[in-house]
Amino acid sequence: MPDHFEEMWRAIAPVGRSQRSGGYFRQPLTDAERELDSWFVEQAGARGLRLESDPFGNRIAWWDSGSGPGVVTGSHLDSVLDGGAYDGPLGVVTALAAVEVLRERGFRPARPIGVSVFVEEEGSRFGLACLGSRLATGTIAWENARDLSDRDGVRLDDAMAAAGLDLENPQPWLGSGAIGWFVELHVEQGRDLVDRGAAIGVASRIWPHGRYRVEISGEPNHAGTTRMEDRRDPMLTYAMTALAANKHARLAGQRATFGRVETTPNSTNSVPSQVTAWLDARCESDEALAALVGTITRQGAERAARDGTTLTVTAESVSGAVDFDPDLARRIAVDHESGDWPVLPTQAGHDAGILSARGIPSAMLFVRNPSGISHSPAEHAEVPDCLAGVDALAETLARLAS
Ligand code: HGY
Ligand code: MN
Ligand code: MN
Repeated sequence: MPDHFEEMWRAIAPVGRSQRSGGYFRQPLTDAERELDSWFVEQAGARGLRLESDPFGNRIAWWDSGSGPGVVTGSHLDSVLDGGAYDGPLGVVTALAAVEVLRERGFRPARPIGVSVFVEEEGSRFGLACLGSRLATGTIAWENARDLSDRDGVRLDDAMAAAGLDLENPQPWLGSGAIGWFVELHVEQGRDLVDRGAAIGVASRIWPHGRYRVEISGEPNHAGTTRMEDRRDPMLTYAMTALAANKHARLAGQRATFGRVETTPNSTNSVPSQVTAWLDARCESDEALAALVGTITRQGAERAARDGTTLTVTAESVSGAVDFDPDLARRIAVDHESGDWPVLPTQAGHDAGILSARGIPSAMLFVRNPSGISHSPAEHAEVPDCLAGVDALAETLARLAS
């Protein structure tokens, strides 16, 4: 007997969870994430769904019914480092539960319904956001992704081979036309639904966003015997660049974050030789993103010239603005007993954005997050809202697959 929402949620809760923080470490192709992948295969089997997998580890479990391009719904099972329980898995568990609800109601889809999982959505191990869905749609070619490496220098192709994935001649499998619609349900990463008093929302757009590696080189020296005026300290250049990023993002109403910094040799009593930091920038438009990153780069370079250091900025992962099909969003959002679901933008990237950009009609449903916090052990959604999400997704699938 297939598990329902709360049974599934309890089953995966311990997987990859840190005893120290309560956060999740479900990096792609690690034991924890592979355990979730096996759990998904087992849940698909318990529902008699036909499992389709691509060479990269992406999966779609099909409820074969009717004909024509199918309706696919799902999300991801990987997490950021020390992440929350809901970002990703909520969309997968809800999709499996929604299939169960439709079957219990005797619904017969006029077209196939697929439950999907895309790998490495967070880019937390190999650095490129939505890596699995980019490979699945051909947004990035395997040849340009295979030598991406993690912080230990492990290459993507070696990690995939070690996980038993067959990468003989991998081809993208989700070109436009392969599926009719893609719907991703996701915990809201913000407080818009809380402020509106709504449990369910629909996405209007995804802000453009990018990740940039900032490399600053200086002159290693003694922390005590080197006079302040004689230093070429990359940590100083980094600090001023981080301040500039924060200031300009705030002034422009955009987002800029330095959440990851590495320093060499990382020695307490040495002026460092190198600081490498990663900027995450998100703006309302592609132009605003280019302008903000340009300003931060320019001010960082000016500071480097004053400090006698050198600074370079390299884009590692950039996603353009995604405007979801407004007619599809509206078709999903209206005529519900609780009234129309609000349609709202998000500053978080998602696989739905990658599929939409490749011409696959896509939509997102959001489930209320009481604190709005995400990418944190504190991320949360209440069970009644999660169950409302199951009903909302079932309703949406019924509308699209009728
Ligand atoms: O970082 C993001 O925007 C998403 O959570 N992957
Ligand atoms: Mn995320
Ligand atoms: Mn996510």
